[in-house]
Amino acid sequence: MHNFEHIIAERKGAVALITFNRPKVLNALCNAMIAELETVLALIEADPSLSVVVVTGNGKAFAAGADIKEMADKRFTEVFSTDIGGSRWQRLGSFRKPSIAAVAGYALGGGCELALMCDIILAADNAKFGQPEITIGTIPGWGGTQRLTRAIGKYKAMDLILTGRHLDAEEAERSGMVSRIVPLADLVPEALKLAEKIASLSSPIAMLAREAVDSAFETTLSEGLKAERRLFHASFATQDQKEGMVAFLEKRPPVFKNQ
Ligand code: DAK
Repeated sequence: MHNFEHIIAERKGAVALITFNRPKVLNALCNAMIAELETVLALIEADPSLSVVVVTGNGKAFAAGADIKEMADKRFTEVFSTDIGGSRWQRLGSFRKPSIAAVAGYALGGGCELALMCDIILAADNAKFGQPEITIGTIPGWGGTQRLTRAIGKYKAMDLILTGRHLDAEEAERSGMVSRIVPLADLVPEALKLAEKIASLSSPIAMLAREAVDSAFETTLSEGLKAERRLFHASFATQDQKEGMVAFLEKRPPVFKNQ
């Protein structure tokens, strides 16, 4: 799709597959990698032929966190004034098309936070999640205290964030932070299958749907219900809504045109 140094970006039909590719350091998220991720996400968002993104890691990890080597000697003023490149790191969190994290091995610290920015998390049976920042003298800074708490609740989040312990795939699924667990060998094929299923439906409608679900995390119930209603109304402005409903009535499969 495009040549990068720290990630691999591939086009699989209407699905973009992004693979973090620093396996020697468990895909530690360095600034250059995050810049590449920001670039590729902008390209995917702007490309009407791509509907869904799958994010995964090469080797033993999804990502073992931000690159500690890059952070270790930073001082307060530098971290505060640059926010370690803040907005760039939030790009996946504001990505508008459906996203799937396919997690094998470690998803720790920033790796866990990155997975939590996705719409769906598929975990391989060897996946390990955690926010171990407290064990290196800091706290989660990329959404871990907020998105994780909303995903699994205060008491489980405190248990993880205050101890730094890892959660295996089973416990993560029980806690509600994983959509489903699949055998390691099937992880990427299953993620692509799921992505293709989503991509076979209407892309603008999927974008409306994910935005409505996200409202549940960002506002009160009454505001969220209002937002949902508006997005539901908006779906009637698309040709795909007409096609979907007419096809149902004509007892034939719909042909969505992403219009
Ligand atoms: N950074 C740099 N290198 C890492 C790394 C990391 N996060 N994780 C692993 N590595 C490197 C190791 O140093 C080692 O390199 P060599 O010694 O071979 O050169 C290699 O990867 C293999 O790791 P291990 O030898 O440690 O492998 P093990 O199987 O024994 O252990 C482990 C695996 C995942 C349990 C262990 O590597 C580990 O505990 N890693 C660190 C996990 C961690 O603490 N992660 C949280 C980092 S803090 C923000 C944006 C982002 C963030 C915050 C704010 N803003 C925009 C505001 C995020 C912060 C974080 O993620």
